[in-house]
Amino acid sequence: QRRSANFQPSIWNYDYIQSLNSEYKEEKYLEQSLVLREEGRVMLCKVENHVDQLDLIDVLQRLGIAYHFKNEIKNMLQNIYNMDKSENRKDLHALALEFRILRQHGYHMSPDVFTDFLDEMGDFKISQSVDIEGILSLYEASFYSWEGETILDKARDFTSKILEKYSLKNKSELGNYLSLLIDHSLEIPLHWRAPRWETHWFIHAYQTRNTMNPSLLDFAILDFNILQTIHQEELKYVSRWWRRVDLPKQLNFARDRLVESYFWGIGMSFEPYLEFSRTTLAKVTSLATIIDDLYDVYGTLEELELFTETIDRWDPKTIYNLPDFLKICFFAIHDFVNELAFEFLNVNGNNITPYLKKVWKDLCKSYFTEAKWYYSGYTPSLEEYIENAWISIAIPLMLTHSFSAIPYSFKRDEFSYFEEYCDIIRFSATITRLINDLRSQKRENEFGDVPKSIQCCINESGVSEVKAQEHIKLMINTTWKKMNKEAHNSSLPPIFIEIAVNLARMSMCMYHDRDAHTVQDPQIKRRISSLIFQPIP
Ligand code: F3P
Ligand code: MN
Ligand code: MN
Ligand code: MN
Repeated sequence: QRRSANFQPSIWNYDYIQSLNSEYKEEKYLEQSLVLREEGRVMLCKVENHVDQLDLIDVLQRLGIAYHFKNEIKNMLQNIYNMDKSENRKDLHALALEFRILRQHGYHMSPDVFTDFLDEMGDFKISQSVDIEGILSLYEASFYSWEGETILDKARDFTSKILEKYSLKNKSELGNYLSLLIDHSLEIPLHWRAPRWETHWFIHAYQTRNTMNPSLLDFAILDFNILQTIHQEELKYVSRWWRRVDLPKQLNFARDRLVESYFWGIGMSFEPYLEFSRTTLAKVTSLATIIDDLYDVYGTLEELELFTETIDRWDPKTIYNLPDFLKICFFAIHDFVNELAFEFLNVNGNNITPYLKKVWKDLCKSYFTEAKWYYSGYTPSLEEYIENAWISIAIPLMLTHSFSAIPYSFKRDEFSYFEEYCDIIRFSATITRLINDLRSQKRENEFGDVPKSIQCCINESGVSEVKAQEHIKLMINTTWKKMNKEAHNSSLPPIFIEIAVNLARMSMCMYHDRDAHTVQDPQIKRRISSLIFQPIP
């Protein structure tokens, strides 16, 4: 008996997507944005005070326009890092801001800078009423922590309690800039927020700031709208590709989530030069979403075994024993991989087909392991589960494909990036797996699926569901700390790291309170529209 999960069909209409058109394509807007950008650059060079510089960098990052000023920002941070930092030691906001921005940009920063704020017992002693801005800054900074940095753990504990109290007390003061930032940050901290998503929100919040800079705001809005036209063209292209592949029609048991998959793409990277990486991510994610449902919902154990073996052989000549719908799946994957490998070969002169094949094989094997667990009624220990599940969440697959679509010329010894999964991939995947389990397990329980982390945890330790959820949240936190450190120490090119971390951020947002990849409720529909379809007025 086949299972069914009754997934809603896609809510996005093909003709609607193809009809997208924005006036921001016009040349005059580009010219206008170049003028505003130059104004921004001049202004940036005039700011002298270090705290003001850091504040401005923070604003530029949140407005999504920092990428226009990469060199200016790099020089500024180098200067700030080189100078004697003693003058800031008493100003919590300045210190925490400096810590956060410098650590974010890879500088070596010790959390010991905060010891001046500790009492003899090693606890924070800050007069709470006076410096709520400093408290917020320390809270945001604490999310950059590494394992073992207990000062930052304490900082997060201490500040979150104060911020929660403040937020409750100031509910009436809605619209006040600082209150907006605090509520937003308590929901999801800045470090865990996906870039475009955050930018769209911040452009609105920034308008309530007393000291906001209108020309920067105009630039941010214009730049957002111009980039959006590029994103729309990419979505139109992948949606034509998806229509040609035509899997959803053939496999109507599965989720058809092309637009949501592309949405992951703009969460991962938004700059124009990463276009190919984004469209590749959208393609691979739509494919994986369907194959996941094949394994989790529709396929019989026998079919899944045949399919897993076919992917392992990777030989179109040997697919005669598959049912037609599985032949179609095989060819969709096979052709997609060949096309991507061909592009890569043209640019880099290397054949990466073996690496791409390997990630598909790994994924299908991990899916099949879960299917066997399901059919035999086996519940693994949490550790055994995770060892398989960080592959079956598809992030290693997604990242490997988007890495190979970055316009980056690989040196000879850099192909090792593809040979085995780097730690940064593993951490990004583990975070996504855990948060996905927290939000998708209700559906998965209802329609029949392998036990996910919560059940494994309950089964292993006999704890309540609430306790198991807390444990999983704690693991998410710990994995973020590992990833923070790895982002600092890794020898991967920075753009690879950024993409991997951004996917983890995207999962913190997509799965914040529900499974927004699957459910298609009005809230996520509005979110997708506001980021991809509607220009900011
Ligand atoms: C395959 C799916 C997901 C996980 C894929 C991950 C992304 C897009 C980062 C969304 F589409 O759903 P699901 O909850 O069923 O995955 P799972 O691995 O739990 O079966
Ligand atoms: Mn699934
Ligand atoms: Mn699955
Ligand atoms: Mn899931």
